[in-house]
Amino acid sequence: MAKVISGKEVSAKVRAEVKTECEQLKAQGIIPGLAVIIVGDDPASRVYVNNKKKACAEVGFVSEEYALPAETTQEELLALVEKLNNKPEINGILCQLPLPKHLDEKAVINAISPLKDVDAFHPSNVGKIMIGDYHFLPCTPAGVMELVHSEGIEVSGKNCVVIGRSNIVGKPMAMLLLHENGTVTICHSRTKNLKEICQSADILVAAVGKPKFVKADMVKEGAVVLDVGINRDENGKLCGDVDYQEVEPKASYITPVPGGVGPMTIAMLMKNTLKAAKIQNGVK
Ligand code: L34
Repeated sequence: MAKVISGKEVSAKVRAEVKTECEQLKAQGIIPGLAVIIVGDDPASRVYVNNKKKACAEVGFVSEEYALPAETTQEELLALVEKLNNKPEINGILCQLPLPKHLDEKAVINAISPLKDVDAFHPSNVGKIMIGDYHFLPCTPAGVMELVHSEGIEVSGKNCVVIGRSNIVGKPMAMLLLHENGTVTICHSRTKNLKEICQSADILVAAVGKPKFVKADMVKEGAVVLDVGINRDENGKLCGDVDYQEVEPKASYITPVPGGVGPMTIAMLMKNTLKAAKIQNGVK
């Protein structure tokens, strides 16, 4: 029987802390502002962006949504980013991914001012994370670490296996575990002996993007299992990258989907936006 780590509860705590700090900033005349850009009408992105706006309202931030049609050109999108880079009331800029195929995600990420890059996707922020000297951490991996910390789980010396090597989750996730002295292995589609490597994990992070990919026979007895995936199963129900039913009895800790890492992503975005507002206003 695993202990279920509730991202719902931990994220509410993080948001409450951000709200308190936001009130202190307001007393100094500073209101943190987040701009969220969404292009096209991907239904999952719409849900996530709505959740981000809700969280902004809850913690006391100003949020601006820029919902652009799917036909938006690269030039139009870059012009919007440039406008937001120069808008003092906006402290954080986030362009919800994925973008429609004809748009160049890399160019858009590069265009966002690193000081306002609350996703921490800009190469200069990625580089800072690599050397362990950063302002912002990418929201999803940071949210996973927050869940780990909330349970007092020790990373140092543990075998940590990350399945998935995306720039958004897998790679930075591995780096954060490494910063806490984990022994980290990154697995991906070309990995041989995936099952055996996963079986060696004391801490297993699934960021594959395949429903119920992690089965019980891939998990060591007593492992900590952190599920980053958000998929739909054969019945259209939300599910993670972990086969929860199968894996839960073997794990010592497990995160559910929904209500696990997803809400943490948003809570960490609030943290980053608060930090951005402080830095841009010279508040310690
Ligand atoms: N630029 N693009 C950018 N930044 C991000 O940090 C993201 N991500 C990922 C997709 N694209 C992005 C998100 O916001 C994934 N993601 C995200 C955000 C919120 C939730 C899930 C993923 C979330 O709220 N999950 C809820 C359930 C949502 C539902 O009902 O579908 C949960 O409980 O897991």
